[in-house]
Amino acid sequence: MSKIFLGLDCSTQSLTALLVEKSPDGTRILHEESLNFERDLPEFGTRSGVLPGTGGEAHTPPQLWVKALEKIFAALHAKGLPLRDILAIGTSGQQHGSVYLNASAESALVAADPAKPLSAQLEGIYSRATSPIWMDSTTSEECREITEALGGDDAVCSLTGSRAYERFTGPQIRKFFKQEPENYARTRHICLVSSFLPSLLAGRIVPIDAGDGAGMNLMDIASIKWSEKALEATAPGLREKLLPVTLSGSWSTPIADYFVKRFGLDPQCRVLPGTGDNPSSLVGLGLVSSGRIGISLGTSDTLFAFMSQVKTDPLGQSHVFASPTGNYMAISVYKNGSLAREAVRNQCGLDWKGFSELLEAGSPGNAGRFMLPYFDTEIIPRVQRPRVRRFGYAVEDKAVEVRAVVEAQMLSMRLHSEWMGEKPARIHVTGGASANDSILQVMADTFGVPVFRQETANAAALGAALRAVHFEAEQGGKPVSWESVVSPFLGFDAATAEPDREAHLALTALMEKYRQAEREFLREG
Ligand code: XUL
Repeated sequence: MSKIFLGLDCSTQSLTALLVEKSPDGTRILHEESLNFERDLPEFGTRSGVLPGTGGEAHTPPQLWVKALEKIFAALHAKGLPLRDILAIGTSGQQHGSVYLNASAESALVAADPAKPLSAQLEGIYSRATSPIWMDSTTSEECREITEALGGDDAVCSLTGSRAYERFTGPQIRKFFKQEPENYARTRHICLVSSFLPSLLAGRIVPIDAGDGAGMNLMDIASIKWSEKALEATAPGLREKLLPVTLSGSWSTPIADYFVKRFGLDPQCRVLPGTGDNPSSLVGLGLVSSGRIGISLGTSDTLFAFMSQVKTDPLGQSHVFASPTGNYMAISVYKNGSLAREAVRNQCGLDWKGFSELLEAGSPGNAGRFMLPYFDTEIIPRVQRPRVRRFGYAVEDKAVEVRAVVEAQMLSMRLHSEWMGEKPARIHVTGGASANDSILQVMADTFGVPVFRQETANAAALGAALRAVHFEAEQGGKPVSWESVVSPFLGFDAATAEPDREAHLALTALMEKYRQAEREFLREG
C-alpha cells in the first residue's frame, strides 16, 4: 500500500505543491505543480509576487496566498491526483512575512462553505490589508528602538539568534503598532506567511514553528519560547496575539472540512505547522546531521549549516534558526555570488566555458595572489562601500583574476563559518552555478571535503513533504532517523568533486593572508 504526502512551499514569487509517494518500492516524487503569482493571479497587480512600493516597502496582499492555495488544490484535483490518500501535509513559506487577522478570522475559517471559493469568504478577516514580506527594508528606526531596549546588538543576537533586521517580523510589527495603533489594537492574531497557509488548511489558527519563529527577533533561541523581554520591547499586548511556538513534529491537527468536501481529502489527513523556507530547505537538501553544510550558488551565494547545538554568530552576521530535526541551523548570505563571478567573466571578455578553462589552468592558492571581491555591498563581512582589492597582481591578468574571485568566495565562506565550531565533513551544493565542475573543485579544495551536487528542483517544497513523511513515520511511537527519510532523495553515491590534499594546504595557507587583508580592509571602513 502506498502512502502519499504533500509539501507546499509559498515563496515570494510562486506556490509549489510536491507530492511524495512512499511505497514498499521506495519513496519518490509523484508530482510537482507550481503556480506563478504574477502570471497566474494577475488580478492582484503584483510584480513577481510583490506589490509595487516605494522607499524600500515590499508588501503582498494575503488574499493572493488564499487564492493561490485554492487554485493549486483545484489543479491537483483536476489532474486526478490521489488527494484522498494524502496522510499529512507539511508547509514551508518565505520567512519573516506577517499576516494580521481580526477577531472574525477564526470563525470565518471554521465556517467556510465548501460550495464557495475560500478567498471570497475570507475577505473580511484582516486587520491589515497587506502583509510586509522579507524584502521590506523600512524598519531601521524600529530595529534601533528594539536593539536599544534589549541592550545592544550582541544582546539581541544571543537572545534571538540574529541582530534586529529590517525584514524580521518583530521590527515590522512594531512599525505597524506605531503607525496604525487602531488597526494594531483590533488585530487578534498575527501569523507568519508560513503559519497562515497551514491555518487555511486546518480551518483554525495554527501555532508558529520554531524554525520561522526564530526569524522574528521575538523568540528565545535557546529555550524555543517567546521572549517576554523581546515581546515587550516590540509592541504592547503582543503576547496575546501570538500562538505559542511549537517544535517541528510535535503538533498536528486534522485538515479542515472545506478541503475534505471541496477537493476530496481524507478527514484523517494531518496538517503540520509550517516552517520557513530555509529550515525546510535544510531537510530538502539532506542536511540532517553534524558536519553537513549546503551551499546554494545563486545570485547571492547562501551557506546553510546544520548545527547540533545552539550557538550564535559573535559578529551577528549569520542567522541562527531552529531546524526541523530539533537541532539548529545557521544561514549566511554572501551578496557577491554570481554577481561577482559574472562581473569578472564580463570584464575578462569570456563566456562560461572560457571562464572554467582559465580556472582549471591556474594553480590552487594562486601563488599567494588573491582578491577581496566586493563588486557590490556585502553582508558577510559587512561592507557598505563596494570596491575590489587585488593583492599581488593586476586586473589585466585574466587567469589570476578568474581564480582569485572564486577562491575569494570560497575562502570567505570557510572563514566566516568558523564560529559555528563544527567541522564540515561534506558539502551539498545546489543553485545555478553548481553546474560548473571547476567551481565545485575549488570549493572541495578550499574546505578540504567532498562536494556533492544536488539536483533538487525545489528543496523547500521537498523538505516540507519530507517533514510530513517523518511525522507520519513517528506515529508508530518509535523515533525514526531523519537520515532514513532524506536518503532516497540525495540521489548521489559519488562526490562531484573530491578535495586534493596539496590544493587544500595551499588554500589553507592563503586563508590566513586573506583573513589578515580582510581585517585591515574592514578597519579602513
Ligand atoms: C531569510 C530570508 C529569505 C526568505 C526568502 O532570512 O529573508 O531567505 O526566507 O524566501
